[in-house]
Amino acid sequence: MKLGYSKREGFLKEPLIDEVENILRSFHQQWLLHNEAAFQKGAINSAYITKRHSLADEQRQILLKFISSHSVVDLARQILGEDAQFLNTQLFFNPLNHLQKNYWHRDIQYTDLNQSQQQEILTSGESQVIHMRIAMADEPGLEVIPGSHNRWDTEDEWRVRMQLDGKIQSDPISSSEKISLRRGDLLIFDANIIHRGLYGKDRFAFDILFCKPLPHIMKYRTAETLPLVEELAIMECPEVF
Ligand SMILES: O=C(O)CCC(=O)C(=O)O
Repeated sequence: MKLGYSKREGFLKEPLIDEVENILRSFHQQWLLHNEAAFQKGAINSAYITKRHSLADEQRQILLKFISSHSVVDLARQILGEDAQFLNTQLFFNPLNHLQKNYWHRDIQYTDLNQSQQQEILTSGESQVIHMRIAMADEPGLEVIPGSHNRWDTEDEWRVRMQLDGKIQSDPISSSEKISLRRGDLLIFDANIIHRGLYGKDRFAFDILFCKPLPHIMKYRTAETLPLVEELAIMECPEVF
């Protein structure tokens, strides 16, 4: 991905999108019940959707089958290589407070890698983690700095991302691109591109994360989010697990 992102309009269609959305909405209802404090404090996402006991087995299997279907995995393999691995899932929704500001970041800044390790990965020219975001409803989408997945920050980007010299994480950054999404669209983006979510409308997006099988990333994968051994037989591409 030269620019660090790529969009496919109308990727997920009826009736599968309805089926997936219903499962995600029932997960979200439960999440809201159990995470009210986090939601009040400003949470904009949940994770581990496919964790055992978070969903009925049948619902969990539908999601896992979709995640490991050729239509999804072939795209992940084009970017990450044949040994691409499933990493996790996330749901992105609007903050409770409509005035809450978003924040520019690279996912890698939340890992335990130091700055020079982060710089080395960014300048390696290879994606290590991607998000495959599927919008369940029309949404403002994501704002990105095209090409920033393969280079370190400019001075201005760094000041915003690190909130230095009076800058804050929600300040505008020049040369950004806004990518709006309609229900069913897929946005693939490098987790390390400088990006921020755009809140609004009825934002409800399902992110499937894939990665290269590298120990410093795979350590974030949780066994409980994977299919049971006996469920692998019903998956099109069980190798991603
Ligand atoms: O949609 C968002 O709120 C931001 C997305 C994001 O930060 C991420 O996927 O890492």
